[in-house]
Amino acid sequence: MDGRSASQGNTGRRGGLGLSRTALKLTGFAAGLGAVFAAALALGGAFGPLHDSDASAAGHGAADSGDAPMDGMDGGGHGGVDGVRGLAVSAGGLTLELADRVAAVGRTAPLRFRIVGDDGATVREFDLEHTKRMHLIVVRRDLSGFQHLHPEMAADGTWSVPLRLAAPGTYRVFADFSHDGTPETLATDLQVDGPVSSLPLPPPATVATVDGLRVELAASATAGAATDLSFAVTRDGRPVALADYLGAKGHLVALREGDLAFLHVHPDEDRLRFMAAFPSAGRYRLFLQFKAAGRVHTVAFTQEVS
Ligand SMILES: [Cu+2]
Repeated sequence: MDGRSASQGNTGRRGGLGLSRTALKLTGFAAGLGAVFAAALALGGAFGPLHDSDASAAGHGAADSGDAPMDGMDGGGHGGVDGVRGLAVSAGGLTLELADRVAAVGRTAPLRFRIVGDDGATVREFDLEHTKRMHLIVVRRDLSGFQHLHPEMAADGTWSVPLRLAAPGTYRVFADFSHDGTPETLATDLQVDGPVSSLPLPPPATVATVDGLRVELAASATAGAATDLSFAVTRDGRPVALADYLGAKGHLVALREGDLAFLHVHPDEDRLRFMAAFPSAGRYRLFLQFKAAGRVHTVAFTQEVS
């Protein structure tokens, strides 16, 4: 709780989201023109120019101008207005470098990586975010095999975590962290060789069960608008008491089908409730994690956004 408050003190505004986003778009755009160009060049044709400019301008512009109060929407990272991150291996002058881009199937082995600055130096200072300095999300490109890990950093800045990938395929590795007060989500691919049988995305649903728990999702997701995602956990029809997990009642990762864009999501401190802004219509996979009865449970939903 304290860690979360400290790390998110200037990012926790939930009210006035629409206004904030509009304002952010304008100030970010005006303040961050240089950054926009740089980011647009760096990111190339990955997104439409306007979309991209908005997103980059918000993160860089707000940070450059020290305009923290305007930066309430999404934690001030490079998600910016749209809250989209995780599409690039480099952002904000930082690059995610995997020690090895290929992993063996079905065997636990350390995944090692570094965050490297523009000057080539390994970053060793990270902010506490959701009680950890590094959050690592690993998921196969078909959105199966989700893992949320917390690597350890060695003195030289190398992060390491034991990782086991059960099936061959291309995996997306997201390093989610905050550096110098700016949240970043950098991502790269990790290959597991072998015959791949891709899984279709499960159909949209509002109920999922895990470990004998029933989780019900209440959401009305519209692209471009702030969306309230609330979850109720019950066992045999009775509410289940939740313990704090990573400084909140739960942790949610939302990934867009197709490009696996990583949405920044704000947790509620007191309830299993999150604020998200889906940048476009389509399907998203929501990975919810919460702690009950002494252990962390992970459950996933497919969310259709109109
Ligand atoms: Cu984490």
